[in-house]
Formats: sequence, C-alpha cells, structure tokens
Amino acid sequence: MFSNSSNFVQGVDLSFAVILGISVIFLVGVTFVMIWFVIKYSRKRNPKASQIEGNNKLEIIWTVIPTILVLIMFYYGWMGYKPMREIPENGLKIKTYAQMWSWSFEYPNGKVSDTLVVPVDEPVILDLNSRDVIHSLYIPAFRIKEDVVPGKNNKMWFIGQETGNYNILCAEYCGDRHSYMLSKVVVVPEAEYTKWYNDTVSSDPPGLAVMKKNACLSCHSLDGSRIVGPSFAGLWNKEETILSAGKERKIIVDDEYIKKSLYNPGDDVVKGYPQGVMISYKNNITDKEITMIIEYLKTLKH
Ligand code: HEC
Ligand SMILES: [Cu+2]
Repeated sequence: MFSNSSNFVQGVDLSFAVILGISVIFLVGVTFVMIWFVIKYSRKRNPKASQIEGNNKLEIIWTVIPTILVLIMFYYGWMGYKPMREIPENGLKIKTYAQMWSWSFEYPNGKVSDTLVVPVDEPVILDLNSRDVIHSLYIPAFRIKEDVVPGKNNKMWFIGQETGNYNILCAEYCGDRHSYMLSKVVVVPEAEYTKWYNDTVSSDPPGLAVMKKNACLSCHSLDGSRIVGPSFAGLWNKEETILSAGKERKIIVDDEYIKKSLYNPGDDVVKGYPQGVMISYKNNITDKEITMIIEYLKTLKH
C-alpha cells in the first residue's frame, strides 16, 4: 500500500480501504451491540422472555442503509476496475507467452525476454497467450491479474509509474512447478529501455537461446539434477530404457531420437518419467532450431 507504482494502484487501494472501513465499522458496531444485549437482557435482569413482533421503521432502516453501503462499495470497486478494461490504442505491445512453468515476453522487434522490461510512464499492452494450460499473470504491486487461457486472446495493460523491480506470479494452479513460475517487471527510464530493446545480441550459444525461448529449462536441468524431465547433462549418446507404446526397449540418444522426442514426445517415453507432461513442439521449433539444440546438447558432459 501507499505506493503509486502503476496507474491502477490508487483506484484499487481506495476501493479496498472503503470496503475495509465499512467492514471495520460493522465489526465494532455488531460486537458492541451483542455485548450490550447480553448484559441488558440477561436472565438476571429479564427473568421472563417477551415476544416482539414486527417493526416497520426498523425494517426499512436496516434494508435501506445496507443497500446504500453496498452500492457505495460497488461504485468504488467499479471505478477502480473500469480503467483496466479500457485498453488504449497506442502503447508498447508485447506478446506474452505462458507455459509450464515460465513466462516469456516477445517484443515488436522479435527480442524475447524472460523478464518484462518496460519504459516508465508509457502504456504497456500485454497480449496473453498460453502454450498449454490455463495460467494467470499476476503483478501484485500493480494491482493487476488476468487469466491466460489457451485459444483465447486475453489482454491486460498498465503504466509503470515508478522505476524498480516488481514480482510476477502465476495465480492459477498449473501443475507441479506452478509456484516456481516467477518473473519480474523491470521499469526503467526511457533511454535505458531503448538501449536494452536494441541490444538483441544474445550471449548464449544458439541452441541454448532456442531452449530458453521455449522454456525447456523449466523441466530439464543442465547440471544433472532431476526436475520434471530427465537432465540434459550427458544426454547425448547415452544408452537409455524407453517405453514405446508400453513396450520397453533400449536406445542410444541420437539426432533422430531427439527430434522425435520434440515432435512426438508421447511415442517414446523415458522409463521412470511421466507421459503427457511434455507437449509437442512441432509447430514451435523448426528443423534448423533442432540442429542447434542438438549441437548444444553434445557439449553438455555429465
Ligand atoms: C513441461 C515440462 C517439459 C518441458 C517444457 C519440456 N520437456 Fe522435454 N521432457 C519432459 C518429460 C517429463 C520428459 C520425459 C518423458 C518423455 O520422454 O516424454 C521429457 C523428455 C525429453 C527428451 C528425452 C530425454 C531422454 O532422456 O531421453 C528430450 C530430448 C527433451 N525432453 C527435450 C526437450 C526440449 C528440447 C524442450 C524445449 C523445446 C523440452 N524438452 C521441454 C518434460 C518437459
Ligand atoms: Cu502457471
């Protein structure tokens, strides 16, 4: 509270404060009246219970006042929410991809980043796409959250008003490593943003860059540790037991096998690992990119 990091903070915080304020008044009031009644109408003071029936004045009061209070809460909530749905025409448009279990942000010049770097004081419009299941992009400091639904093109926007780093979380349970689906919004001055935006040369080897872009590393480690899938360390030329349509067989990891693992992951499943977790990358990764991945995997020794 008490920051102004995005253009929605004040509206949301105000409605929160109004609802909290009304609730606190009622909590104190109701508690007080209850205690007062317990004392005033105790058996000692009122040995004989009396039956009270109907009171129009009272009933009108306790219908009208709560209705007004609820409408006040609605008004502030609506005023805080409405601007979130009024997406401006102009602004920095960033294609946002959610997948198990990472975020990636694609900029107009093709630059892909796993953190959301944006210039201060400029509208940013996120085009939300999911590569697998339902996720939800949540930036608590900016007071915004929007579901990312496969096949549905949801949008979300904001203006970062203070430079700094802010957390991004996934707010829709999406499997084993849902809680690791973290990233950051980095709000920087315009000049710094322009410099970052134009710096498209990656220091990663091409194969690693392709894998980062496709979030392979949220399920496969490079250092031999087991995450969701088998580690890539020492994978090349390794002898493995796999299940093809339920039948066990031994193979040596080669070009063909890796390509098949990417395009039809369900056909050959590594023994001891779940089937159906890895999706097919047939439409996302080209043959050329697979060659780059393979070249990179060859360099990873156990
Ligand atoms: C959501 C988690 C997930 C993501 C993302 C993922 N994989 Fe997998 N991958 C798995 C699992 C689980 C297995 C083991 C089961 C199987 O063989 O289908 C696997 C198996 C593999 C295998 C076979 C490994 C072996 O030991 O034989 C390769 C190669 C592979 N993945 C490459 C990739 C690449 C390259 C990417 C990125 C383009 C990727 N995976 C993205 C979960 C994932
Ligand atoms: Cu998620």
